Amino acid sequence: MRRYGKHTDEDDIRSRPGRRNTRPRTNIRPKHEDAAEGMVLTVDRGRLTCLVEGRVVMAMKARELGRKAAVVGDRVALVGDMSGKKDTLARIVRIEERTSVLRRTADDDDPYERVVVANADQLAIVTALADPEPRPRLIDRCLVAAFDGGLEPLLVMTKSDLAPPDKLLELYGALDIPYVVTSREELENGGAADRVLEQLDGRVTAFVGHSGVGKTTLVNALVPEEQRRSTGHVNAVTGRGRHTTTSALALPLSGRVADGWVIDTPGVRSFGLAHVDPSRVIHAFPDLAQGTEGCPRACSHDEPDCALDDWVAEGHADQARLYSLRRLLASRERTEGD
Ligand SMILES: Nc1nc2c(ncn2[C@@H]2O[C@H](COP(=O)(O)OP(=O)(O)OP(=O)(O)O)[C@@H](O)[C@H]2O)c(=O)[nH]1
Ligand SMILES: [Mg+2]
Ligand SMILES: [Zn+2]
Repeated sequence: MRRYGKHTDEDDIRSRPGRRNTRPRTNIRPKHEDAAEGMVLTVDRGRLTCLVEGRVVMAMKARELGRKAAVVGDRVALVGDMSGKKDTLARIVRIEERTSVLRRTADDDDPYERVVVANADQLAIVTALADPEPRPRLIDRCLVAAFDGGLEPLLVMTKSDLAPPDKLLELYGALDIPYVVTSREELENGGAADRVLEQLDGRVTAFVGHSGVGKTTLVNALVPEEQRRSTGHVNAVTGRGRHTTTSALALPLSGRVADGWVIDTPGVRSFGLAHVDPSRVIHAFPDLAQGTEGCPRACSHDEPDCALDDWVAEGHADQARLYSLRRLLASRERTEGD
C-alpha cells in the first residue's frame, strides 16, 4: 500500500484523487473492472461526496459493501453516473485498503468504535491556549489515538494572543512532537498559515480538538476563499464552543504554497480509547520499546516490576520520556469529562 507521507513527491499527491486505478488486477477482483477511483471528501446521511478525476461526484454505498462504511479520506472505487451533474448518484463498490485509521470510541464505557478519518498521515491536535482552557488529558488521548492509528502527531496551539504557550510546551517537550503556535494577529497577516503550511506540505492532515479551539478558523486560513466554512463563538460564560462544525470535510491545499489535504472535523468532548492496544503506543517510543523486553508478561509499564525504570536508570532513555509514556498509557484508563 502506498503511503502519502512526507517523503512522497508532489506528483503523487496531485494525481492521487483523480487518477484512474491502473494497478494490475488479480482475478480475486474480477468485478467492476472499469470502476473509477475516488476519494471521499465528506459524508452526510448516507450520501458521500467524492472527488473523481477532478470532479465532485455524489455517491452512495452499493449494497454489496454490506455494513462496511466509507469515511472521509477513504479511497473508493465507483461505478455508475460519474458526470457530477445535479441529481446524479454514483455507487461505491469497494473501499480500498487504508494506510491509517483515526478511531475513537464515543466514550470509554461504550466499546462501539467509529473511524473518524481514513488515510490521514498526520493528526493536528488543536488546543487553544485560552478560551477554552487547554485540557492536557484530551491532548494525551488524541496522541494515543494518533500513535495507535498510525498517524504522526502535530500540536497546534491557537490563541496565543490570549495566553502564552510555555506550560504546554514544557509538558509536551519530552515527546519531541512538532508544534506550531498561532495567534489572532498572525491569522490576519498570514503568518500563521505560512507556519502551519510548512508542517502540512505533502501530507493528509486531520484537525481534531475541542469545540471552539479554532480548527475551522485555521483551516479557513489555509484554503482558498471559496472553500471556507462557518466558525462559531466561544460562550463567554461556559467557555465552550458551539459545535459549529457538524461533519468532517477534506479540503485540498491549493498547491501554491503546499500540497496535500486538510480535514476539518467537528469538535469533540472526549476521545474514547477503549479500542487501543497499549503496545502500539509503546512503538511510538522506540527508545523505550526495547527496554520493555525485560518486563513481566502483560506489564502495564506502571508497576514495581516494570523493566523501564532500570532501562532509564542505566541511561538508555530519558526519565522525562518514560514519564510521558506512562502519562499517555494512563490516559487510556481515565474518563475524559466534558
Ligand atoms: N483570540 C483568538 N480567537 C480565535 C483564534 N482562532 C480562532 N479564534 C476564535 O475562536 C472561535 C471558535 O473558532 P472555530 O474556528 O469555530 O472553532 P472550531 O474548533 O472549529 O469549533 P467547532 O467547529 O465547534 O469544533 C471563533 O470566534 C474564532 O474567531 C485566535 O488565534 N485568537
Ligand atoms: Mg469548526
Ligand atoms: Zn513494563
